[in-house]
Amino acid sequence: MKIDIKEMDEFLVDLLSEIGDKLLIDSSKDKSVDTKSSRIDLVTNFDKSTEKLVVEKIKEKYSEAAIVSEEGYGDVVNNMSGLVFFVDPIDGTMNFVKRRDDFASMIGVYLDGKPFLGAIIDVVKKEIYHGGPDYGVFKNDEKVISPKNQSLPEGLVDISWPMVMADRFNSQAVVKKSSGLRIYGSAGIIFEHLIFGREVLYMSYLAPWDLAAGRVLCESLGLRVATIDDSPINMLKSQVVIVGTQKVISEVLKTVKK
Ligand code: 2AM
Ligand code: CA
Ligand code: CA
Ligand code: CA
Repeated sequence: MKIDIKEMDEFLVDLLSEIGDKLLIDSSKDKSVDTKSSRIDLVTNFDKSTEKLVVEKIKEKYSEAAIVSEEGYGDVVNNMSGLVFFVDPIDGTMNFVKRRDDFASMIGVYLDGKPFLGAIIDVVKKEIYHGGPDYGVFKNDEKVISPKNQSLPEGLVDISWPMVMADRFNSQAVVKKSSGLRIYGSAGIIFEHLIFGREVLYMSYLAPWDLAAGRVLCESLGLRVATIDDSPINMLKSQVVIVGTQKVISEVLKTVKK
């Protein structure tokens, strides 16, 4: 399949820019909030309306693509052949509901199973992080350079709170070796911190739409994305993932095995 990568990158940036404007307006409105798997797993009317819009726009432009998305407007996807888009309409829904600043919207694109392009918008900052391995990574129009390969003692780590509270995967030992723990509650915002070196590790159970765009951007900048047992990443299932610098991921894989 021959795809014009620049045209697709511009499509993703334009789409997320439109979605960002919409979400900024939505964020100040009253929301209808429902729960999903638990009391703290939320979905709003705006998660749904945003996903519906994004899926429609992708289908209009890339009719051959399959779409994996969180709120049910996408397709049932069983394999990664061809073009697969991953859509997380609002990432950090709890933060969005609490009227905090740290929420995002994300689209990841894979071609025959390989990372192709990713785009994340930090809605409140109006910054879009976008690009891919054959394209480079940009913050809006500005090229992003690879973050330093920092070690665990040099950097801040971000681990989902249920994981770190229960000390799953020896995660508290990881925190103790680091410069400290931050928990932002939005995978997209955490990927933003990782690509600029403001954090050196993200460790969480992630669904495909949580991981897809950030994986593309992080790997394009020389960061490493691995599963907790170092098995191959399966983009069609939820799994415990570690994302960080090369040094930190090697260190964490040793720590969790102990
Ligand atoms: P969401 O806001 O799109 O649901 C912190 O909660 C981060 O983990 C957010 O990026 C959130 O995405 C994601 N998340 C929340 N619940 C999750 C779950 N049950 N499985 C995987 N990811 C989840
Ligand atoms: Ca959700
Ligand atoms: Ca998410
Ligand atoms: Ca979401």
